[in-house]
Amino acid sequence: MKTQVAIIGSGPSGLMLGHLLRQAGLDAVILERQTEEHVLSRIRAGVLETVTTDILEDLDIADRMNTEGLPHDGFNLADGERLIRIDVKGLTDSHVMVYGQTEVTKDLIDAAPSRGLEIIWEAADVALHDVESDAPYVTYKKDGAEYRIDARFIAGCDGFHGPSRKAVPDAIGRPFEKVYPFGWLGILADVPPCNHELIYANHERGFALASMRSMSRSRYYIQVPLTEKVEDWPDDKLWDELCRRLPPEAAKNVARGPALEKSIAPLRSYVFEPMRHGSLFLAGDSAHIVPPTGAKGLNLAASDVRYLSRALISWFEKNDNDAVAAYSEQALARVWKSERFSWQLTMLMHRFPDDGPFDRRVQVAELDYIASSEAAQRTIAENYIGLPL
Ligand code: RFL
Ligand code: PHB
Repeated sequence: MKTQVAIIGSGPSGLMLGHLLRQAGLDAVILERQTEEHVLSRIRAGVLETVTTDILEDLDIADRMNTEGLPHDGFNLADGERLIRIDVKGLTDSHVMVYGQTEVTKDLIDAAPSRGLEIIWEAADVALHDVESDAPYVTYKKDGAEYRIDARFIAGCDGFHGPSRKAVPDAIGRPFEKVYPFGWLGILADVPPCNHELIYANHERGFALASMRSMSRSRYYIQVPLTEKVEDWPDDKLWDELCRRLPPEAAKNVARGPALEKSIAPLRSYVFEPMRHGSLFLAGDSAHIVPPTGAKGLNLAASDVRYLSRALISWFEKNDNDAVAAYSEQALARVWKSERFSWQLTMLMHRFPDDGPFDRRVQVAELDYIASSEAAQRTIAENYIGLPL
């Protein structure tokens, strides 16, 4: 098979990129290791920046998001009993959209056949070849047979564990990494949220987050040591711990229900430079990871593919090399700003096992400053809604 852009991975970055390229009349094929059912059952992000909602609008795949999504004009930082509201709308005249990544993925997958975007599910042993040349290709196995796709470019949208980043030689690629000594234990349940806006809570027992997917489906997280297993957390124990950590006003409104999903995600900050090598481009989690505290991962995938799609379209339409050459630097500039924000919010809101009284006093001083300064609140709000492209 021959195509213009071979895309590896059908997460949000691969799907959005595929649609943006098809919209411009380019050929693209997506290769995905998992089944469609598996991809649609993954529970991940919940907060969309304008950069992400704009892509769905521009693709005309935004109807369900606009009906079922919840625009949020603010969110809260809690410290023990204290609640600091960040008035996102008042400070930035903008908002974020609460609409699950699972739903975004479903809407993009559902629209693929009618837009001529082919997704090859259960593609095993995907391997990249000749990425330094002008004629790269990808091989994979499916149902026992081996296949080859020739392309002009390859987009590595295969997440943190995929093969694309590994196709960049060690002598060229440079990883930057920070691993945090805890994870987030998440629970999804069909119960109304305890508060109409998100609450990020710093508590002496550890961080907690009250989030939602709709007015009848809640998503909560608590910070746990990396040694914990999901089996250590029966539903009742998790609900009890969550209620201890949320501010009392919110805790008393927590409605309990059976877990639809429960999982532990480790927290990590990671950036790989450069995001281009020859005919291979990296986008989304294949090139960078943020801790989820800033709600930035999916939104960075969106900004990457916005830059990348523009560059590729300009290459195919106008033979323009400049945009393609600028991609890595352009994407990394925004990535690092989101890395900084996610790191800062993670440091502010979590309890670290090695922290002493000094570290805690610094957290309290920063929260005091945020509570008393509109400038500080504006900085947070501006980063939360997403910096301009
Ligand atoms: P994905 O979603 O990981 O998709 C990569 C795809 O590549 C496939 N793949 C392969 N395909 C073929 N061959 C191979 N060898 C392959 N290896 C892998 C995978 O099966 C998969 O389908 O990466 P992408 O598209 O870059 O999207 C990134 C986002 O998924 C991620 O950044 C966010 O989910 C992060 N994140 C959040 N981001 C936000 O913007 N806001 C949030 O509120 C937010 N909350 C979260 C999060 C991530 C979480 N977890 C579980 C990591 C909350 C959590 C708990
Ligand atoms: C979520 O709803 O899954 C969520 C919301 C905000 C975050 C992270 C995750 O910062």
